[in-house]
Amino acid sequence: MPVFDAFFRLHSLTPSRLVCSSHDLVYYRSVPKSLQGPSLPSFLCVVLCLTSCAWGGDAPTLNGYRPQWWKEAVVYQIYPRSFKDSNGDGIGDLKGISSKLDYLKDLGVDVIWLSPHFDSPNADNGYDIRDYRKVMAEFGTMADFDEMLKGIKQRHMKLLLDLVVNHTSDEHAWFVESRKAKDNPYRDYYIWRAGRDGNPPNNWSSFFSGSAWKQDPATGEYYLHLFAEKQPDLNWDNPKVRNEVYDLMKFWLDKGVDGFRMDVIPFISKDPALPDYPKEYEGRVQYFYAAGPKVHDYIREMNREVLSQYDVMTVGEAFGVSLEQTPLLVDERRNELNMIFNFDAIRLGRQSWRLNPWTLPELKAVYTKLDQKLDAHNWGTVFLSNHDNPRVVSRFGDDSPQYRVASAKALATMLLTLKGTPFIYQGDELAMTNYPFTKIEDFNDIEVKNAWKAEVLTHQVTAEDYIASLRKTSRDNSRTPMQWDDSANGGFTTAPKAWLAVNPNSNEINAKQAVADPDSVYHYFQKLIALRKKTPALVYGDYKDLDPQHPSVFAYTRTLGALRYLVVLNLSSQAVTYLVPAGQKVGSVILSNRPGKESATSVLRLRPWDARIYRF
Ligand code: TEU
Ligand code: CA
Repeated sequence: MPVFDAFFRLHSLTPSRLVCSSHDLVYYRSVPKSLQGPSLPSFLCVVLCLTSCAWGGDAPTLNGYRPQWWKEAVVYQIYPRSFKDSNGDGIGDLKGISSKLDYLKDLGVDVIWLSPHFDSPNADNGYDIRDYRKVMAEFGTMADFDEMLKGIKQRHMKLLLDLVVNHTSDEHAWFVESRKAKDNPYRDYYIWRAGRDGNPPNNWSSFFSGSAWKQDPATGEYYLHLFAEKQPDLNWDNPKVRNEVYDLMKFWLDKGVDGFRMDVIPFISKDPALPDYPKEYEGRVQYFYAAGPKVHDYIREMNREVLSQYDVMTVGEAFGVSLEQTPLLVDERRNELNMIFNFDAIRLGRQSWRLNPWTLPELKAVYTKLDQKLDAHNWGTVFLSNHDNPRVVSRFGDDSPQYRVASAKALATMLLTLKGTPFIYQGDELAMTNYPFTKIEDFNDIEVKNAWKAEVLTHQVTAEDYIASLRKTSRDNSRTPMQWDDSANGGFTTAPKAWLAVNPNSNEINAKQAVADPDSVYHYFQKLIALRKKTPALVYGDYKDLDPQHPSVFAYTRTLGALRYLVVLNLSSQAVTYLVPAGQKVGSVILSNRPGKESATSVLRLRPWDARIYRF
């Protein structure tokens, strides 16, 4: 079917190339510089389309997908507290980010997702917002924000903000009022209930240990907090709350930001009866919290009132949403969100703070299932790390000196060639590793501290067991400061001490080394990102897992008509002789993570963590 991507793309105003696909043929042509950008009149787009392809009357698609800038983007997450300190107070800040924009541009990423930068007392490092229209003083001023945004735009990158609206800080003006009296005009901004025979109103538990209810002395009633006590849940059933949220979203969108990552967005709707969660949700309450009755009504309303009026990218943090339910949030015909983060891959083997054994076939099955659930009206994400999870190389790779680089590159290959918009977490482009925590005092995270009190101090688990597990799973693993160079504190800060200790391996693992070394993980990311950008099959192409049961090799194809790619990853620290399944062509290597020529036969001798992309 002939398609008219040129029309579509030039309207969405971001891509710098013209695509026309017809039957099995896909080709790229350069659009002259003068024709790019917002000034291009629509009629010219039409003329360009008509000269490129024959009109078929259908909406422009590529392999059935509507091309969109956010489907083609590579996103990089910044955790501002840990990215770069500009003023020597030991805390990362916005000026620090501005000073590193060239580094990100050189890496090749298109979009920055900034973890919360709003005014906050930092009970949960900014995920507890006190004022949505103010910049956290430690991070700088609104002028610093505007300057940073300008720098991002000048480099043709985009900015996503973190929208945290399931809850606020208890120091937010709304909650300060709300807790004063039952008849306070802000009472209904939050969820208040009387206790049940001197106990909390129901059995709901907080993700940060204990009950999700806290009794407040002023009125004796309890308020709901699915996270910390200092993070009271907003009452989305109150239309005033929803309008406040829509207003603050517009405030930032009108400044020119390009969308939102939405924190625990499926939790916003609660059953007003607030029933106990059934026994079967024990240990997996997120699935209960994400199943509120009005979540889709509210997201659709948000889309109608705000999102539909801007050219934005939205990605919902959908903790508790199963793969089966994903289309309900992201099917484009439903007008809710563009994408969500599904947690099945990243939480594989996780049981609270413990990591149990998991297998590669289980991991591969997540991506196959995701692909089966998402048709061409849906779009997914790929991520293997973020600020709530350990370092990717320590979690899914091998962070020993022997295989750290190779395994980080193999995982990068997977991240950038699977189907869905890829998200890179800061420092993963350097293959930064988990931190060697030894004692509870090494941690900052409220989740860690609360569980210590609830489980270790009550003698349910031993300190050794807990700390050994946290070395593998703690959120603080990914929150240690970025390692910029081999100077003190990894060049993150000039202060004697950073807010959270820098990993002692910063002498060897740092950006200065990586940028100087052509074989570094950083430069490999650069090549992968560049390859993805010029290869529509890696974005819109079909995905097929060739060997779902193989215990250590992940082999899959990405195909778009005549453009066919085979990705082979040895995700283990053992060499493997891999026999490509009968009938599958191999072709020639276009990118690999190890030097050395490999002949294109169907018997592949894979060293530990070898990763290869073939064109066949
Ligand atoms: O996280 C939501 C979430 O439910 C989990 O990922 C959680 O942080 C934890 O790992 C459960 O064990 C989001 C944010 O990403 C996280 O940083 C915040 O702490 C949380 O919401 C509250 O805002
Ligand atoms: Ca600072």
